[in-house]
Amino acid sequence: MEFQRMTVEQIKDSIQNKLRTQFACEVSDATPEQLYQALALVVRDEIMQRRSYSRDARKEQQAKKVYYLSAEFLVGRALHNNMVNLVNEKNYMQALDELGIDRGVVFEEEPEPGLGNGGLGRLAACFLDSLTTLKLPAMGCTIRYEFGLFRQKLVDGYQVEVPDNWLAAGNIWEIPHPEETVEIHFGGRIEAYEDNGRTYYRHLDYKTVQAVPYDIPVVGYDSTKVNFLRTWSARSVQQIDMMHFNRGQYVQAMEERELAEVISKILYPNDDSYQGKELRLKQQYFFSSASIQYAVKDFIDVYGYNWAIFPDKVAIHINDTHPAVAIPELIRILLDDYGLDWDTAESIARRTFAYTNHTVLVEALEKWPESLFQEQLPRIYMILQEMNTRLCAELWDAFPGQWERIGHMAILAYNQVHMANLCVAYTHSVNGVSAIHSDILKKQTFHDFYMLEPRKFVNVTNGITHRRWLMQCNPGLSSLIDEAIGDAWRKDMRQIEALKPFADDAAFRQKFDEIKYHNKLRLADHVYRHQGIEMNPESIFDAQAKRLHEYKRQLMNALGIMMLYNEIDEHPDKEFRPRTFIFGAKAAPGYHRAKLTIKLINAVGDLVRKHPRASKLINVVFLENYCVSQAELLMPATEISQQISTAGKEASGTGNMKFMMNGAVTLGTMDGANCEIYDQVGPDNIYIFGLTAEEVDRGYATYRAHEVYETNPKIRRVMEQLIDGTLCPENPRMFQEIYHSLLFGDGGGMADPYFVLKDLTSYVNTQKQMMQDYNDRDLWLKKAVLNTACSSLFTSDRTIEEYNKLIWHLKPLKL
Ligand code: 26Q
Repeated sequence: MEFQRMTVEQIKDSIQNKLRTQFACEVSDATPEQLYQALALVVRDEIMQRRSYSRDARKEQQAKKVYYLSAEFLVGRALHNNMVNLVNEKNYMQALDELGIDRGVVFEEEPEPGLGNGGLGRLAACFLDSLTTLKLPAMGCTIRYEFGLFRQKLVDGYQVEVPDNWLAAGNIWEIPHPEETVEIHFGGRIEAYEDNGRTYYRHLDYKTVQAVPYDIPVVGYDSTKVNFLRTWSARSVQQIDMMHFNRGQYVQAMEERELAEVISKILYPNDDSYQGKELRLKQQYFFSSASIQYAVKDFIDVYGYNWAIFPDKVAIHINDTHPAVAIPELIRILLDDYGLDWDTAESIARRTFAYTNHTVLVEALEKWPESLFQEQLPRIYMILQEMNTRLCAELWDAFPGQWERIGHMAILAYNQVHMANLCVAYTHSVNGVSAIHSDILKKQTFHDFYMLEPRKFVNVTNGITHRRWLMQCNPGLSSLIDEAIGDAWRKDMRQIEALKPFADDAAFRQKFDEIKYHNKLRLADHVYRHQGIEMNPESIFDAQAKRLHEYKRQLMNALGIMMLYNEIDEHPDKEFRPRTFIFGAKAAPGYHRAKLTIKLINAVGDLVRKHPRASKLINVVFLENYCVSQAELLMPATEISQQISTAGKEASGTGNMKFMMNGAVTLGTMDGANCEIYDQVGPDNIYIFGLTAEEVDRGYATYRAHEVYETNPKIRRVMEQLIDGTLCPENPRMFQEIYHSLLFGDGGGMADPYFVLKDLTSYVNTQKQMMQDYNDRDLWLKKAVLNTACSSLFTSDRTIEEYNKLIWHLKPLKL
């Protein structure tokens, strides 16, 4: 069915109408906030109109549906993105222009939902975009955190966390469905009873929390398909009639209410590190149980109690182990609520669930104390015991007598619940997120499982939606691509390959360069307005933007800048090209080393600013509060993309893809998806340095950081500068612990466990090569163009097609 796009006139009328009916005002006297609300309402109407075309299609076509369970969905702002996906951006922009509304101002009014930490949450958001564009029936399921990831302020170079009250002014995009509220039960005890010769269990004396769903529509590009992101909000069952009680009970009742509602209060700010907090476990069960209850009900609505076909009609995806309790939860519902026997319930679960792993860092693998499960989720704990007993029996057959190995693979061992083992053992598919990462999963992390079921393990390299990360954030480059090769790439990213020959076209390169320059100005303007910092658009924009982590090695970047500074200082007559080093990074509030690294980066920036010559050649800019909206400005403006993790540690990375798609050249290690970027662009269009993952593995036994320090005077010098007052005259000991960790190690661990000093020389030398190559404008621009032209593999449309082919087996809806 063809659908109508709103015309410019219709859009203008609708905006004016909304202003009159919602806010009793006209364009001329509306506040930016009112303009935003009115415009968002108009776009929302157009979406819901679209939605009405495809509403019942899934039921009618009895199509299989995937539930993508993720503790995080970092969706970013919706307004502009929805205009793009409605393929009506031009009309909207024209309508705004004709009404004299400044679109930049209106877009900035939208609060960004910070419902994620970083890569994992953003990946989930890109997947919803692609699922919907490909017309696949899907629902994202998560928590409606009242406070998203903290907002970062920089005070005297230190990170300060501020609460992110993103819902304060309401959320236009969400549609509450109180009629679909479900109950979640915590604590209490389990009682067995017999019926017809079978033992059943009932849950008694539990505490109830209600889960209320709020749905956010996701628009597919140029399609009538609309999927939803379902966010669950915790509500107490305590009702207001507690008011009638005497004062003491009233206060107590309100306190209990708070206790229940705290479940969806805040997103935990840890990223790639695990902390066994009771509330975090309750969050996980809360949204997993609510989502599974909904999926089961949704199945029954369409197919009745035909359990045999459940796995043919329902796919449930577990994004990392955070929603792993969904597996025993489905088994629980099938056993206790619908009376299925164990073997049937277990077999349904195994064929329904699939799991993606996002990390190989040991400290990030989730393990919970058994006692916490026993106390908070007693029935789930019983089911885990049964699952574990059966798993261990199978493992005993495969590895007779090998207790240690079996303990390593068990769900329950050493008084802990091993969430990753639960996922690997009880799903039909386990995937890594880049080729090297999936390889490490097979060879190391899950090697023993891999020996038993090699076909279960697959790779699906991550991707990003080119709609947000190229079309929306880089309109200049997008138009240039249209001019060169037509606009078919917008629907089918494979077509962007046709851009490759244009790398040899001088006129094209020139325009490409002008657009980059314009995007640099746009970023510089934003940074100046928000942070009062000036950025020279003639300098090279070099960026490292990602969560702050030792394995990502922002520290190495900072030490590299200090070495450059020293060189400038020592060679007053040598020529250098001005360079702006841009950092964007939040540190987990409890991660002291990461926070100190932020201070170090800012201290290096201050040092450079005080030097008469270096201050003209180096600028260190720390972007405050790096988030999706800032990334949308940063990616198009960047020329050098730093992806410098210790090889073997970064599962994939997705920022690397966003930068390259926008024509930045990567400076990176052979890690995560950098390897695939290398394959796509070829050795001439990427700068690789440092140890390989195998060399890192061998290095654990042989590497002596102190030897590097002793034999390399330049490195020795920056190391001394960390502790001699160069960086922070008022407190020379400020960075002593970093110095100590690099040379001697922390608490008995090896020195420099992330091989910063080991890789520093090849890192700095590779940068020198880049600076030389940058001077040859034609050579450099050719590389930049080829990076965009070779980025087709990294659209999440390709990623989702692979998930579907290998794992979900959904059919696109016929609309
Ligand atoms: C776990 C327990 C308690 C509290 C928080 C957490 C938690 C939260 C978020 C643990 C991990 C995360 C996020 C991890 C993450 O973003 N990983 C990244 O996933 C990307 C998408 O696959 C990859 O590209 C990155 O390489 C990987 O680091």
